[in-house]
Amino acid sequence: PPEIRREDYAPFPWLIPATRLEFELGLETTRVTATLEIERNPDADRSPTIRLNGDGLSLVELHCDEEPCTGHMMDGDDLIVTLEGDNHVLRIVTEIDPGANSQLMGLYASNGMLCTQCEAEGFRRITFFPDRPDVLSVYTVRMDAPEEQFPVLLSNGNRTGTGKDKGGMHWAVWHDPWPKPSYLFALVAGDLVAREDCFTTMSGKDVDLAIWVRKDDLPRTAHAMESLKRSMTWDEETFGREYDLDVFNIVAVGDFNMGAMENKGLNVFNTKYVLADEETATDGDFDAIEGVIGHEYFHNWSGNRITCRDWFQLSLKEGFTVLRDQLFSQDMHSEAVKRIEDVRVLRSVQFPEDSGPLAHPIRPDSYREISNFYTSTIYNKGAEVIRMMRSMAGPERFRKGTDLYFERHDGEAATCEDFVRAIEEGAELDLDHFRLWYSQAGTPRVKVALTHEGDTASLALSQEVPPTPGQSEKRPMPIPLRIALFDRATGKSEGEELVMLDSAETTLRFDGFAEKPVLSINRGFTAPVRIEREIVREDLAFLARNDDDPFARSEAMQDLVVGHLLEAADGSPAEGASEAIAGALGEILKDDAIDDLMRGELMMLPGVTYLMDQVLLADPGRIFAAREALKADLGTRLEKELEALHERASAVPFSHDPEAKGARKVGTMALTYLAASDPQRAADLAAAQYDSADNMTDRQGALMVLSGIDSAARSDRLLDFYDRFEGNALVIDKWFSLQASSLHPDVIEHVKTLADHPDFTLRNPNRARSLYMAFTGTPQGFHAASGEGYRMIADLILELDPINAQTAARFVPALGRWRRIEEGRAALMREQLQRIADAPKLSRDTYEQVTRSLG
Ligand code: DPP
Ligand code: ZN
Repeated sequence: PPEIRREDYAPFPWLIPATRLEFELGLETTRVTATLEIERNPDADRSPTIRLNGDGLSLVELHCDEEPCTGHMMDGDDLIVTLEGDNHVLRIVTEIDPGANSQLMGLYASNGMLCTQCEAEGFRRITFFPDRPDVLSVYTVRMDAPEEQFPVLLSNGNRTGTGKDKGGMHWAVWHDPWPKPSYLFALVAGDLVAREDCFTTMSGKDVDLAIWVRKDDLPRTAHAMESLKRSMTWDEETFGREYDLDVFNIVAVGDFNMGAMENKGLNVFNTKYVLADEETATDGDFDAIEGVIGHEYFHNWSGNRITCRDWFQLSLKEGFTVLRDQLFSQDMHSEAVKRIEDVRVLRSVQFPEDSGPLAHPIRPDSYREISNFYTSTIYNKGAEVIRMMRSMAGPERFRKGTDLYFERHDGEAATCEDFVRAIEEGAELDLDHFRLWYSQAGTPRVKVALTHEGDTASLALSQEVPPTPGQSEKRPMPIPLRIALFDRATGKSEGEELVMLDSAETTLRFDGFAEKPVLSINRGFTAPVRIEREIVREDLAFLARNDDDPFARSEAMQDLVVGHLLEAADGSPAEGASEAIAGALGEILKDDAIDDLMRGELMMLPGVTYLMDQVLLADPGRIFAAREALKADLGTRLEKELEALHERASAVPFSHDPEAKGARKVGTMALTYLAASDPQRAADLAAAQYDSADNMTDRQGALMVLSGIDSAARSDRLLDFYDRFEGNALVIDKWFSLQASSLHPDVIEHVKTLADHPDFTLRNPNRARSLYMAFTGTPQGFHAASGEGYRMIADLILELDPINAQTAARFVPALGRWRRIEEGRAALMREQLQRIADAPKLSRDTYEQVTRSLG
């Protein structure tokens, strides 16, 4: 497959002011008639032809200006039509089989309904079209379908007509007045019911809201609807963005490759991010739904009104929209807790990506398959880069920048450079040098040393951006760091300031310190960098106790633990380290000044993936053992306190209040420690928590703990859980995933058995991920020294690739980490990658990921 390069961008030679699509819908055969009004693009080179992308389509009819067209040819999957004049009307008929579409791209069937997914290049599986984001067109869509089978017919924009025909057929016409690229097209046909509501926008316009689901799911849509209304209000208040159509529809679909999709006026969601009630969804699920509803809604401006010129600019809409959804969730809940969670995701997913074979800048220079670039780098690092601009400008000036961006580029297909320029002008920032964050990959390492002489503290900062594939030389980047200096005696600081490290090294002086202060740095995680600080354990313990920035406090606690675990995994734990950690954790358990949601964060040990990423060559077995040993040690030392915490938490009645949510979080967290120190006692407590649970958070938490402990209670409660929720796909996903991600030594055997379970299928991405993605996180399973875990994932990739290439390719990065893992396992991982690479007929998706991973 060819490599596509950013520098080769050229505007499309034709404009398509209007597109009319007519669908004769059927599960096995759908006939699509596309009528395109085309005219020459005055801003592009003149071309004797028009290239219409296709993917596996067969052409049934082609008319040009009402005449059958003869001047056309196929180039691979694309259709090329020769055209002489400047204005034409093309009419193209294709026939597709949605029932056979297991890739879930284009038009496909899910549970008897029909739906679409077009981003990034799925539209070309429906009809021939210039399937690129810079070709904007006004769409009118007519759907004809048997009414009994497909009573609901939806598309983008507003419904402008509907009617019945003979033979039980009916039809609907939808018109979207906003010009859009093909990737934002959507259609849904099915037997659905809606939760309806209404929203009045800031200028007084009424918008009809509807969330469409299967009948049985209707009671589980209230939270999604509330989340939607909150998103609409928040975007008006925070970014001045108002909704722009008379209706906003959301449809929940059980078979979906991604989380959700922002199609104009018709968002299509994975059921996972819509359906929730307290019996079937955890607190984490509720929060995720709110975040994803917000994210897709916010795309209406950052993505739809202003879209991307080409797919290299993907972070223009995704990075910005992730930042917007993060700020939204921060405002709805605890800012500090949300920040800690977001940074945890960044570090456990994006940092390893950025230090591995798939590292790429947030604005990549080339790709073979764009689906592979919906990465944590584009999304999460992209959000961090824009967050840095916001930190440097402050929220008010940043808002002036985004106002200018929305005003200047409304209706356009824009670039990251357009965004940076708008922020630069609107927020009055100099971002000249800052643009390096768009072009350089790799996580900068910042070395920090604080020295003290007389009454001056000197802070020496230096940076290094590591080489990444295709980028051996790096330039220093501007790095904004929020810092504070604490007085040892009072435990207080004089306040914080934002310092810039914008060269390879710099030294900053702070006067007025008779004694050496304690440094708190990168507070709030102002910059997505690795901080390497020379700091003694006592000072970390001091910050874990005293830092008034809750984020920095949790960082100190994490650093304390990480330092110890890496030494322990190395076989040389420092004297007194676990006492110090137990001391700090003990203080956290009893500190009345923090709420339970924050306490839960502070109690959480760094994950194995994150720990593995902290060393050059990781031994997952030893890291896992060290982590379990620390848990057991802390569980023993703090047994009384942890049991008391669990008891206190268990007594709090269910509600969605932060207090009750926090209690659920710390209750289960306490059990995870006891599970390591006294498994039988923990199993009893977990079984009791399971039996008395009146909500999924407590029930799942208890089962999570139980599934790692060999006991009668384990098999008992797993059976009960299955029986209780049989038939509810999302909850049965949890059942698979709890077992596949467990700490149980026999996890490999469990996964093999589960793969043969009648409810298991590779055709549903949620189900496939619930078993195998969960498994890739197990150090004792996926990373088993025998290599069996690696082989299982390679087998999975090979089996899934022909069914659903996009989902299959997502499993490759787990094997791609081999360079950062000890020799023995590294060889086994490589062997499996090679076995995949050697397989005949790999998809473009998997081929690209595997070859890049082999390096
Ligand atoms: N579903 C993806 C997202 O919203 C693609 N745009 O981020
Ligand atoms: Zn998005």
